[in-house]
Amino acid sequence: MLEKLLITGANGTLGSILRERLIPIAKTMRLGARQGLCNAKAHEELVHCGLDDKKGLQALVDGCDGIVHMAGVPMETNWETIREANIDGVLNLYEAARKSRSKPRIVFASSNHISGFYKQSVKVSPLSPPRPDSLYGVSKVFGETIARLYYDKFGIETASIRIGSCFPEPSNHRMLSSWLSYDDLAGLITHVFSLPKLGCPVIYGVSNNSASWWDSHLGEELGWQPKDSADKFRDQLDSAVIHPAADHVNAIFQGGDFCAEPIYEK
Ligand code: 15L
Repeated sequence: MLEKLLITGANGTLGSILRERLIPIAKTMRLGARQGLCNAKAHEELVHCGLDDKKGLQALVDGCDGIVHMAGVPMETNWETIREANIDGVLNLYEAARKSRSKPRIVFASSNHISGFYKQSVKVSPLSPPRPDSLYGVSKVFGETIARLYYDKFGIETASIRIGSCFPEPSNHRMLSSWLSYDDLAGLITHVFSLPKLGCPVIYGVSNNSASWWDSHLGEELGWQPKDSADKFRDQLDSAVIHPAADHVNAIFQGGDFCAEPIYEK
């Protein structure tokens, strides 16, 4: 069991889910967010801190033996906004981890949009070259390589999880391939922190969907098996949601709508 687990971005949608579901894996949970945290429970410490506040980040990370880094921009937007959170912010977090005495193990919330420009007819593995569908996807390539650098140079272990579509249930046909249930996300993170040795793997975070585009053997090698599957939602979706046209990005590319996003200027 971890002594102290830090969840950054703890007031976001997935951060809030993990705040509840990761309770069993740590004696104390430190929850970080720029603002908006409230209602601390007995096992929780709430800390308001932005990813640009290096001193604050150091204090946030110190004393933690595990970090789930969920903070950051979760979608396509202008580069300045992405850079501040997903480039500079990630580097600031890894610097704080390097300087801390507890050398925490990190889960980095990466994204399937690293490889969104692969066609849906192709099976992609974490070893396939990146084909990001957005500046957001590019920023996640940076995050994964920072994780790799800090492992090779300083021994800080990270599991980069390329999160698929993590929602209560799939709401369109793309998600029959990309869906990750909340339980499977929490199960994967729990598994990562239970391993005696982790290294620096990259894993597609996807449930056991028969239509998945992503090779999950690296997750399996670590002993993780997703329990849920989008398959049981297929009939319901077929009757409630119209299939995208064959020439629509949602029917061609794995990243779906992200592939059609423009470059946003500030
Ligand atoms: C992501 O990376 C986004 O943060 C999330 O909002 C979804 O769009 C998800 O990918 C997805 O691909 O469905």
